[in-house]
Parts: sequence; C-alpha cells; structure tokens
Amino acid sequence: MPAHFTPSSRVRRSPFFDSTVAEGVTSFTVYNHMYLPTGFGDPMAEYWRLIEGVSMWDVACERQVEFHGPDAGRLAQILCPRKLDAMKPGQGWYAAICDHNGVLLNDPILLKLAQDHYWLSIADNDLLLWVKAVAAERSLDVNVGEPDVSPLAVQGPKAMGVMVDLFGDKVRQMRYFQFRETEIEGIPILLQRSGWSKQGGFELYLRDGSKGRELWNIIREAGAPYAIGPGCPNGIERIESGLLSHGGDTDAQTNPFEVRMGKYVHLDAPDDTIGIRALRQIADEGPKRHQLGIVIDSEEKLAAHDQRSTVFRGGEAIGMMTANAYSPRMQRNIGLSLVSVDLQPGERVSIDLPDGRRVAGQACELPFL
Ligand code: THG
Repeated sequence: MPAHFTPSSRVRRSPFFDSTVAEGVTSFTVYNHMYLPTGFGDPMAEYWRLIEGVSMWDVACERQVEFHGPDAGRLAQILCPRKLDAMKPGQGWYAAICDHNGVLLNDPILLKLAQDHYWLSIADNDLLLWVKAVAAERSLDVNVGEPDVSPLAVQGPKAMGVMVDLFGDKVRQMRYFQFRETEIEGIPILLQRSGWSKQGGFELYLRDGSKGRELWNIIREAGAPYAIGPGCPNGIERIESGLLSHGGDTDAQTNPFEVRMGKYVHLDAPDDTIGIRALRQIADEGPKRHQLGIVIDSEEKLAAHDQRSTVFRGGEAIGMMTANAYSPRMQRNIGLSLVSVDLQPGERVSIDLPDGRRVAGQACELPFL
C-alpha cells in the first residue's frame, strides 16, 4: 500500500476543505500548517483554465497575522524595511520582512485596515511568533494574534466578469492590492484585487470560518457562466511569471536583493526597522547571488519539480535551480534559479535534476512571460 498522510489536528483544515474534496482534489501539500490543494487530477486543464478562463483556489493557508492598537503603525514599520508613511487604509503592500541580518523571513502582503489595524497575509513560516516577540521586546501597545480569516482566490482573465456580476462595476476601479470590507449574501469578507498569478483576479478573505461551503458555492454559481472550475496556486504559471515562492526559491541565507525584491526595500527606512542596517550594507557591497531563469534544451516534456537541484557552469557548482516545469505557452522546460552573480543571462549551464537526470540549458532574465 502506498504511504499516506496521517491526519492530525496540528495540520489545520481550511473552511473550504470539504468543498475542495467534493470538487475532486487529488493532492495536497502543507503550507503554514494547513492543507493546501495542489491538484484536481488534470494539470493541463487547470493550467489553461487559469490562463484563458477563471479558476477558484482554496488559499486559506495564506494565514493572517493581525495587530491592532495604538502602536500598530510603529510595529508595521519596525517589521517592514519599506517606508510606510504614505500607506493608506484600504491599501495592501508587498513587504520583504527580514531578520536582523537582512535574511528574508517572509514576503507577505501588508494590509492596512485602519490607522491602528493591520494584517500580514503571510507566506509559509511561523511569522506570528516573530511578530509577537518583536511587539513584546519593543514594549509596544498592540494586540497580536490570528483572526478568523480565510482567503479564497478567483484568478484568470475572466475573474473580472465574475466579480463584476457579484459586486458591481466598481470593482473595475480597484488598483492592485487595494481592498474593501464588504459582504456577500450576509457573509463578511474583505475583497482584494490580488492573487498569486499574473493572470489577474481577486481574493475574497472570508471572515467567518463557518461559512466556507456557502462562500465556495456562491462563487461556483456566479462563475458558472464563465466555466469557472477548481484550481490551486499553479506551479507552471508562477514559474513563467517569476512569482516568488518563499522557502522554495529562498534558503536560510537569502536576502531580498537576491530574489528581485530590492524595489520593495527602502534603505532610508527608519533606523529601528529590523534588518535595515544589514540591508544597507548588502546593498552597498552588492548581493552575491541573483535569481535567473533557466531554459532547458530538451524539447521533450520533463517532469515538474518543486525541489532544488544543483546548477553547474562547466564543472563548477554555481547555485541551485529551485523549481522547474514544462511551459505549454513557451513549449519549453523552464526553471527558476538562485545562482552566483558570476553567472550572467545567456550563459550555458547544466543541471542535475532531482530525479537524477542531467540536462543542459541557458540562463535568462526573469520573468519568462
Ligand atoms: N495573496 C495573499 N496572501 C499571500 C499570497 C497571495 N500570502 C502568501 C504569499 N502569497 C505571499 N507572497 C506573495 C508573492 C508575490 C505576490 C503576492 C504575494 C505578488 N507579486 C506581484 C509580483 O511580484 O509581480 C506584485 C507585487 C507588487 O506589485 O507589489 O502578487 O498571493 N493574500
């Protein structure tokens, strides 16, 4: 019998879990101690649904770290090495949260709900512990915790049609990462123009975990005229688009400059921002690695990997490929890599894939598409 996952209360189920099972989910990973669907049995249909249609994803594992209180704004600025003075309620900003050495800890979206109220919509690690410790050690007057919030993503070129039908024309005016607190058939949600794809779309942050099935069905029904179907954060599209997967594309030494997040780091952020001194020094000396794409020579469709493999130039190990997949739009096998700055776009490399195959390829700038 094949091995299987042992259910445990330590791995949390999303409010949309039962709905994804009813939709025929075939695989999960664990992200932020929660089950995250990774497939519904037809990877190509799921890919094209995202590229040409509209797809709905259980991304409740994008858990929220909430802080509320008189010092919430100060805490946000201490945590995020990006100048937040101009941030207004209703905005979301991408943030490179770093440790004191400038190592990237998480790449959340910071949401400002009010002057004294923020959420961090986090990537995979226990940022809540960090935020609690920082708030306490800096003696800040804030409450830090996790609210009852579960994002559901609606992604793809037809997502706008579904959202206009549900919420009216005003959603067209929403800028990227902008959000509104609203409701749908009495279910409280926060609606944001966002999502981990470059195909456009929205995320509905459900604010009542008992209403997961109801919300899923409302979106399913509203999306029916657009042939909406289930999907999940798509490993192929995100490589094509160069979207960062923290913990996958990064390691325990990665700083934001290495993974194309330099534009979200403001070196003139206040001196008491965690990591800012180290980041100034790294910026001054220049990062030692950078993130490049790799186009693999093979025209045959290779297996996708979400695991690292070593990249060589000549006989010399020069970094790692962190994910690869076959791109149906490019009709090429492509990968993301974190490699020495010695390696420049256009140079030839070889890669030892996790399945033991050795392939050759060429480095290139990101994104691919
Ligand atoms: N949505 C929400 N929470 C999340 C994610 C999300 N938490 C986990 C993870 N994803 C956080 N990481 C990212 C990474 C990239 C983006 C969003 C969250 C993203 N990046 C665009 C880019 O890089 O081109 C745009 C950045 C910008 O314009 O500022 O969208 O997806 N709720």
